[in-house]
Amino acid sequence: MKIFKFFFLSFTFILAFPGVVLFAQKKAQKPNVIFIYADDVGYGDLSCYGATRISTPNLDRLAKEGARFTNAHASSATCTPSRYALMTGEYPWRRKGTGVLPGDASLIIPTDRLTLPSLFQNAGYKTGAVGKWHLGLGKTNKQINWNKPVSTGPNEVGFDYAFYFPATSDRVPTVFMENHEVVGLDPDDPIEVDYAKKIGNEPTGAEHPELLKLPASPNHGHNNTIVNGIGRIGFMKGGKQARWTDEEIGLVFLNKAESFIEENKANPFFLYFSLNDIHVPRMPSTQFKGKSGMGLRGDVILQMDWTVGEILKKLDDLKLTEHTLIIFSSDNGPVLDDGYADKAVELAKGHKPAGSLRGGKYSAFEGGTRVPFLARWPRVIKAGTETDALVCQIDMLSSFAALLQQKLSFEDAPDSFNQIDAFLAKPVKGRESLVLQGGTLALKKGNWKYIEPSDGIAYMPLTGTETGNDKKPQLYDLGKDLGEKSNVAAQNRNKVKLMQEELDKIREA
Ligand code: NG6
Ligand code: CA
Repeated sequence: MKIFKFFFLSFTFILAFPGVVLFAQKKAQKPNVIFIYADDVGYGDLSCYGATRISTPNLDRLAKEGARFTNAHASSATCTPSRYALMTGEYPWRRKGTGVLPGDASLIIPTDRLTLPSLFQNAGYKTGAVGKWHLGLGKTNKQINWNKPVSTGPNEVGFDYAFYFPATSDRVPTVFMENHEVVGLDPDDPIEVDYAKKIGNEPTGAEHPELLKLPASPNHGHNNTIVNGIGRIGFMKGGKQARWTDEEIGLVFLNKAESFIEENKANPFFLYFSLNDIHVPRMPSTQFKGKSGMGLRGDVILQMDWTVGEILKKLDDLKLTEHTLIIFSSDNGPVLDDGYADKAVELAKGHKPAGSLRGGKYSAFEGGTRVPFLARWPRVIKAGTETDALVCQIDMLSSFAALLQQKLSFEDAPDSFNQIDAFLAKPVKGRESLVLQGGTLALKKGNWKYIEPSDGIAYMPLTGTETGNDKKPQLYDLGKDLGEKSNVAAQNRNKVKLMQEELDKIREA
């Protein structure tokens, strides 16, 4: 009787309000999309990925209500190239100048190219970028004048709205930008930036270590201009009122992300929410200082998790949860000491930031690029799904093109493939093969991982990174040896040959 009543009522409803049903269907096809891109978060840093010394309840909620990916990758083991791949669908190692950028670099994405956000624009979305940028600003080889509107940046590559900082929080200029302009700049105190030589007469970390609240690790640099008691990479003068307070960065970005969601609640939107956490310098807001018992690195993990929770709450409050695909991932693997003496190494006490993977940030081993990846879209992605499909952020462009029925030509996104079923956690295998970039290149295919020979150093003592570099070819059977401990290249010469050939073919394509 109850069931009959339900059908009867639904039928009456459809007859009476066909437009509403159509509208609902449209909404299902065009979900809001929020991509939360954390910085340097490792495969083992979240409790839903096995961390036990730290708890990330909000990210765990995302995993429970959506899908958890166990074989998802950033394209590279550092920030700029991973973001370049995400935005363009092109392997970054095909292009010169896509390595970690200084804070005064020019924009590396050509403004006439289709990008992830411009694809959303073409599909009728409002697009927003909030957070870390690190893809350069202004025209090629042109020095940036920070005191005037910057000619090209996020707005020229597909974002209707952008609130961001130029590079990383350890690089000058330490200011926020909104669209083309530095926020809160006093015209009587113009900004100058130099990466080669000291400018101005403000103290540097090298000259005045006693002024630092967060000392630099020995030999890492991070000892140029001091801003907010922290030595940075690069020199700056001026812009005193515009400089950020590190403790506020997370809150400021969250606030801007929430406003963007609120302002766009009535239309489909794409939000690229690119967190500063958990990159160095790790300097959480007071609310999180000392909370993790694992030092500042643990504290910023808690702050990041809380931030995600606030976004989930906002979606619930605005009744947008059902119509929003929310994805969380990281731009590269983890590192403990990345330049500041924040005791991350000493206080890890058994916490394994890359879980059981070898390597981390900067590495061609799995720890460099295999990262947490969570996706929730109620009623489309089955809650609690776990998938080991091979996916990479570089495929988001083609996959969203397919979801939104946007045409792509090969040149648009040459290395991006439609993996929408994999991203929606359907029972599929994902990619056949994938090239990954540490210092050197690696190819993954099924359970096999091949790392091509390289002359680079095998171990970076400053960051404690096993880079994956070796003069000899390396082959690992990840099915049996996820930790890449046993190189089986010598026993599988033919496999090595085939994989090197495939890698060369992709490289030359
Ligand atoms: C490195 C920095 C490191 C970090 C990284 C970029 C030194 C010695 N180390 O060059 O601290 O800023 O660049 O990180 O300068 S990323 O996540 O943006 O790729
Ligand atoms: Ca990073």
